[in-house]
Amino acid sequence: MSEKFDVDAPTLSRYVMQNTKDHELTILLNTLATSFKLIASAVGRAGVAQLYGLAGEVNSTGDDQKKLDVMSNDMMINALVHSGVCCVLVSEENEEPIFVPPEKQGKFCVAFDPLDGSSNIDCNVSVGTIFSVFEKKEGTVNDLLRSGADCICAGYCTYSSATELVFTFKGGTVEGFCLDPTIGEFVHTRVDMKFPSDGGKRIYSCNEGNFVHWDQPIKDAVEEFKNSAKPYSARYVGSMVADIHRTLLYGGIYIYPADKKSPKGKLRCLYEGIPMALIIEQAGGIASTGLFEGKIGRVAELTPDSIHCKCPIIMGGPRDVGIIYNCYKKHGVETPEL
Ligand code: FDP
Repeated sequence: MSEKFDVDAPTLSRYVMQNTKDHELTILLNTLATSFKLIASAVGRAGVAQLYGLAGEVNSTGDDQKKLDVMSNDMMINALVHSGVCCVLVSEENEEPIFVPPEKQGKFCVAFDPLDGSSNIDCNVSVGTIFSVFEKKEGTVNDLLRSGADCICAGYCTYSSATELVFTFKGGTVEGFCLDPTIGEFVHTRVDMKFPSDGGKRIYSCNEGNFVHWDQPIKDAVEEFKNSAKPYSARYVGSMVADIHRTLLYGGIYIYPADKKSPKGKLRCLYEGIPMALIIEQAGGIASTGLFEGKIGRVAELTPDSIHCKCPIIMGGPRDVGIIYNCYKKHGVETPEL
């Protein structure tokens, strides 16, 4: 019987309670976990519940909103507002920040993309939620317009063959939890996740349709991935959560660089770049901006100048980020130590 039933389930709540003495942080993570269960349920029932398709609106970033985008956003906002531990919320789906009513306010500010990769929803390809958490200072949006170094917790949840939550506390390890549908709980399944130390599988992941817009060093590096003695495989889901989750587990490199068409890249700094950078770095990988506004820096050190601003992203291990840096060097660009 004990082989089939876990009599000592290492749940998310237990992990958080054991690893932080902060009760409000425990409430916050439980609240986020509840929203992820709701979103997973909606994503899983999208076909039968007729949730595919557009909601008829355009979101803060100019994308058409899908019905599931709107639902997921409502699920997260309702849960976080009523948690009693949040103060300011920023969502990809809302142009303006959301201020929690004073009687329900707590000490956290949370930025999130409720359903990232939503152009993949209608064909059942993996989608996910990404979040970053900051502590309240003045209770305004400035509390979120801070360096990624001030982010106290970051994570993502992927809705795929399994629903999996990966998160890290500032300066901590990266931990993975799978939703066990039989008990409705996230269970600790990946302890101290590490980016493969040898760089892992030889995979490059990017939207190569943007090739013509890229700077020469990025073009050269991608050509090098393809033409090396042992050519890399191309893998690009087009859902950031899925592409980063694979990169973290298998290795390789994921890039969405700045280019002539998008000088700041495409991905959003506050709820895509910074949280993913924290996870990749704290798992032992590198999260670089590539050449951005005249220099190459860490995504985790960026300070967003507005809640929906963008940043370029190059994430991988030293083996592959090094290939990109060498291409920059050949063009006279100073590169950081790896
Ligand atoms: P989507 O537009 O489908 O929501 O930033 C959002 C995002 O997806 C990421 O999840 C994804 O990695 C990226 O955009 C895909 O961009 P391209 O379609 O330009 O490749």
